[in-house]
Amino acid sequence: MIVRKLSEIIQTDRETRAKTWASRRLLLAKDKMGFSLHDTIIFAGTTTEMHYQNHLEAVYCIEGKGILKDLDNGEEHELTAGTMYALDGNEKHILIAEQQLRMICVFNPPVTGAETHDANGAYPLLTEA
Ligand code: 9YT
Repeated sequence: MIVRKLSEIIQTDRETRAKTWASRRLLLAKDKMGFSLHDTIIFAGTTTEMHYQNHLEAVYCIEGKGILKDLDNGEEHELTAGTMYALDGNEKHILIAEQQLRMICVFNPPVTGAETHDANGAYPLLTEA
């Protein structure tokens, strides 16, 4: 069994920071669960464009307020605590954080922790040895 606290992983290799977000990875590929589990903060007042072409991602908003734009069909959705979205079609999308957002994210396949967003807002497909 794996038991891990957010307070133990902040400022370790399980935390990845970008200009508009910080992602704390409670589970990574090396944990061999078949998915990764992230507690992610999207900074207030930021806009992030993403396109996860190699991963499926589900995101559950637990704090904050923002807008999710689906760039594949032009639809916009309000994000508040209790909203979930799942990118089951690898949709290109934009997150606008009107307030700081806290999101619980699951990636399949799991991220290894070494990925960074490329110019398209995608993560490369990396695997653990
Ligand atoms: C919600 C979202 O996609 N944020 C970008 C960071 C990513 N989810 C991650 O690695 O946690």
